[in-house]
Amino acid sequence: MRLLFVHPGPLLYTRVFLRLEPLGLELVAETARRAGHAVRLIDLQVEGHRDYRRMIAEWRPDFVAFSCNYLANVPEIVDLAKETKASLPHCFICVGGHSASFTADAIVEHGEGAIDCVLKGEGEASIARLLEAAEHDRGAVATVPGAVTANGNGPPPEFVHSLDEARPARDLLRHRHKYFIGILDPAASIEFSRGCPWDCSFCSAWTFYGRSYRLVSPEKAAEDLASLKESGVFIVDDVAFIHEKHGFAIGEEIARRNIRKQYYLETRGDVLLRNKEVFQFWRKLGLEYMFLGIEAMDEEGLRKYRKRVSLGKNFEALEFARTLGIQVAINLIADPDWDEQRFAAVREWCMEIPEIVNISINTPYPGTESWITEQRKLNTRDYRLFDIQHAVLPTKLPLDVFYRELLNTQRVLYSKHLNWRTAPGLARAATRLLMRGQTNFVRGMMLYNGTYNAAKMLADHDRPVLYQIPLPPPRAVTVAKEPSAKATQLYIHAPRGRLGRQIDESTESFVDATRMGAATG
Ligand code: B12
Ligand code: SF4
Repeated sequence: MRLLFVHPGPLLYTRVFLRLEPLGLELVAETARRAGHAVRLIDLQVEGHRDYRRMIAEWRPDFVAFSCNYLANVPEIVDLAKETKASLPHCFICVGGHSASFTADAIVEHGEGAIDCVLKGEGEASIARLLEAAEHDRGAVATVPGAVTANGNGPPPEFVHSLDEARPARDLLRHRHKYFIGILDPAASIEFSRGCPWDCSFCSAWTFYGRSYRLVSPEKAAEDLASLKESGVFIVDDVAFIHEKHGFAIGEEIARRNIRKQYYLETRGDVLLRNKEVFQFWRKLGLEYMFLGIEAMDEEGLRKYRKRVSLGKNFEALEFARTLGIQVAINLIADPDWDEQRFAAVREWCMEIPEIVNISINTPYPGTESWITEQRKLNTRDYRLFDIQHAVLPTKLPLDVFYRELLNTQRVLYSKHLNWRTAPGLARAATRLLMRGQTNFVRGMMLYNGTYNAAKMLADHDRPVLYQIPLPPPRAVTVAKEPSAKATQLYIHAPRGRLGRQIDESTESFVDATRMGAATG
């Protein structure tokens, strides 16, 4: 069959700060290609709907598969699916990915017949069976693991046997120079591990993978890295180098092969402090940027988000990261109940530290515990606003004042980052990039004011809403349950307990000591 894999368009964040290659979609596309199909891929983060329509009209695929990691992309995907079905009625249309897995029934329903199937869970595990059914026996689609259709659902999704099996179909991306993160321009993405053993209440990374944690072998990781042309590399792992030995083993392979890249990774403060040597080693290998999930600047906030990293530990982690001489970015979660004083306090605190501070808004998502425990009523059910940049819970301040305060705080922090210490270095880096024809980083800076604009964000709330996110289960059902029972309702991949986590005993104990322990598995 002729298959077209599609990544939807950009969200606010992707317009300014970063745009990364759709690694998950590339992995699924490669698995489909190995099953003997002709495969193309289009990324609407860098191409337009016009390009998509041209491809549909010229190539006339038999099967179109959309990647839906982000809830905010649901309406765009549903509309494209309807349009495609109208022009190619026999084309099989499938949606997969992180957010699609948590809202599968609703997506099939929104499609009104245009979406034949949502394939939940890891796409590599079931895509070949789905293609087989779509080509030869559409009645069998509802028997594929993870399949959700209007005519019934398949068995639970399965895990891929080994993360070493498939490599991403990087060659299918048509504009590889368009991917960047900050001044790592261009940047490719790579995966060293999958899943997360912690269980933070606002996050769905662990519920998707059943609190499992699997590793790519050091040889495969280094082989994949060596194949990359880009000098910048974003490591997509939720928490990098949880397992110190694995981090060292990959690093040693990289050193042995003499691979030189600049890296960006995300990790937790307590992991950084526990595995200091591995991060020092990676600094020598080219680690330049690190994102630390701090989430709150007071103990109450940390408890709320179920991060059992103490504030003291977080500050210690920041201190240590500074000694490494790398650029650190941290994230704070703004609650919709913040008032002017709270924003002012945050601005003051952030101005005192050299790190880049990013602020997102507390947003309950399907698949997270917050989704079923949050007691405040949603202000909106418009998928497009569930991007952690818009307020979907009622704000204490009038909404326009809340956005003004938030954007003012973000702007102060953004200009601090541009002006303080870094400005001459940034200007030099920008010039170097432009001379090499890489314009992503500079263009992002220029788009900042137009993108992060209070009037525009407010107007986003007034758009007509065609598709509404399903409501959380009634509170009466969830409050009665034990926390562990609550967690099991959330899983996409069933947990395999301790066996599902490729970490040694001491790391397992460390994880247990730093999580709240509500989840089973
Ligand atoms: C790396 C990452 C990013 C990167 C890169 C994203 C990209 N271009 O793909 C960056 C830093 C850009 C990013 C940004 C954001 N992210 Co992010 N991100 C992740 C993270 C940590 C890993 C994703 C990843 O690459 N995994 C590795 C690949 C191999 O897996 P995958 O993409 O999930 O693909 C697998 C399956 O999903 C499935 N699949 C995927 N596509 C398809 C398609 C088909 C047809 C099929 C069958 C299967 C399938 O099969 C794949 C292989 O197994 C996830 C958490 C997580 N663990 O999932 C959060 C996560 C997806 N991000 C999240 C959020 C909120 C954001 C932001 C909105 C945050 C912000 N500050 O604004 C932005 C918006 C980004 C945007 N598109 O504009 C949330 C999503 C919440 C939601 N429900 O919408 C997540 C779940 C994290 C969380 N805390 O809960 N993100
Ligand atoms: S540590 Fe917490 S926030 Fe980070 S990926 Fe794991 S569960 Fe999510």
